[in-house]
Amino acid sequence: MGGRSLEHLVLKLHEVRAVKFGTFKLKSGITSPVYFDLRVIVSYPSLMNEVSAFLFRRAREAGVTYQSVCGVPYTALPLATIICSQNNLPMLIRRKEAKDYGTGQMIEGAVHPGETCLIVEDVVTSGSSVLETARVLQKEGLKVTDAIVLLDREQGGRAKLAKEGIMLHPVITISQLLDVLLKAGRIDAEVAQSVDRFIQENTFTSSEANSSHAVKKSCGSLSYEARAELPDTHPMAAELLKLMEAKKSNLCVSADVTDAKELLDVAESLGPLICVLKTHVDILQDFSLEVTGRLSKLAEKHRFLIFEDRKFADIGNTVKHQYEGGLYQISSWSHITNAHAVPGSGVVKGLGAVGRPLGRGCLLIAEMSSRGSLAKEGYTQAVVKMAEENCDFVFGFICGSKISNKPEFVHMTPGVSMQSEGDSLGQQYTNPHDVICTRGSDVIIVGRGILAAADRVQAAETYRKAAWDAYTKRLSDTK
Ligand code: 5BU
Repeated sequence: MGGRSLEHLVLKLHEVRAVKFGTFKLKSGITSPVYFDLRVIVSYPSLMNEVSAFLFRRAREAGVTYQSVCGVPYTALPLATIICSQNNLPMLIRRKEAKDYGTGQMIEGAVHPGETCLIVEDVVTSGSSVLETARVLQKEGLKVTDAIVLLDREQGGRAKLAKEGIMLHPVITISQLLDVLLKAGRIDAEVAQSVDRFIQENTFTSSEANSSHAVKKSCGSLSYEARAELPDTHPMAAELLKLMEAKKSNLCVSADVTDAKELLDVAESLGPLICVLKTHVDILQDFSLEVTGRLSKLAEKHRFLIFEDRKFADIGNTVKHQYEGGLYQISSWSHITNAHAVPGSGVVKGLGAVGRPLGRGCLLIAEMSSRGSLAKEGYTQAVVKMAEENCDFVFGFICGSKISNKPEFVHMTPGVSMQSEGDSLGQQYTNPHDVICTRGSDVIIVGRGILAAADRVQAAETYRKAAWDAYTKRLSDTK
């Protein structure tokens, strides 16, 4: 194909419908006037070769030095293969899932720590997928300084990667693409303008670009109060978001105590400072329904919600009984409960059959704070999908960072401490600012950070203020 022009490449991409114009509903719920699906190019061998040649040339023009090449799975994998095969370069393959949970090997190929690996990607939006692959390579001791990409959507990815020390080299930017298609009469000025506007309105801001978990401007800028008012917000989420705003608290205390009196003392003294009181009633040595009755009264008095952190994880029929009956009768007093998605959506359906008529809500566990957690990547994405499909009962997530751009969902994050980095049993801590401002979650869940303090009320106030300040900073940063 020799020296085919960029124009030729753009027109060809349009012809094979790797770029489409119209009205497209994105996974995030946002409607976009443009859609890229570079996966289709695998069916066009000459186009694959052309794209690969452009990518390789781009790295050469930029003077990048590297010893190996790694494509971001999946679309860029065959592109990296062609580049490596035609230019006699060693390739590395990043696995999307660890091979088996024992060895956790994430890279295939000969890894030589200290060497530099060039990343190849098809499309960059926020830069998150490039960064994710870079992190995996870096973990193995490789250096990542540059990434080549076929198309930069110019939505902040370049700045975000630059902040992380990775230079992005695009073959085409979205502006160039629109220009070429406009000149060739493939789109009209109106379409070009609407795409331009969409890109501008959906750009990741620079403070978000700082974060490895970019928060979409369109969602990060909405207040808790505004989210409570959205037509699709679940009544439980609405109640929570409203009381958070009213009490200026996005703090959930995890009341992990073993004595009922102590539990009620915590609820009475910290009640005014919190939005949610999280319990593990099965660790109480003296549980009775009288205790939960008194807890419910305190919840009303101080206006907080009770969240029994039961982590249901069985088939629908079993969890239904576990939620409703037994010693604890959780559904009768706990506003919120949570579930693992491992069993499939039956777990939510079973819980919902009991909880929905009572006006309860459920959080799905999408990620865990503990070291080596298997709830990540593809699993987490599947949990988001399950939540979307069961949003008549599921109103949010337990997660480490914002994982859904739907403002109706509430994100709650455990593993928060201002004093410690973790415990000896795998717990890992982050601070309130990081959780709320950088990672875009909504509520911090704090246990020992508060319970182990000499003055619990003072400690709770410190956490409340830190998390609330982080939220107001997030709002002002995304304005
Ligand atoms: P800590 O004392 O702040 O470490 O307590 C954290 C609480 O949150 C504790 O009750 C855990 O059971 C709970 N938790 C967690 O730490 N990490 C998770 O991923 C989930 C729950 Br899910």
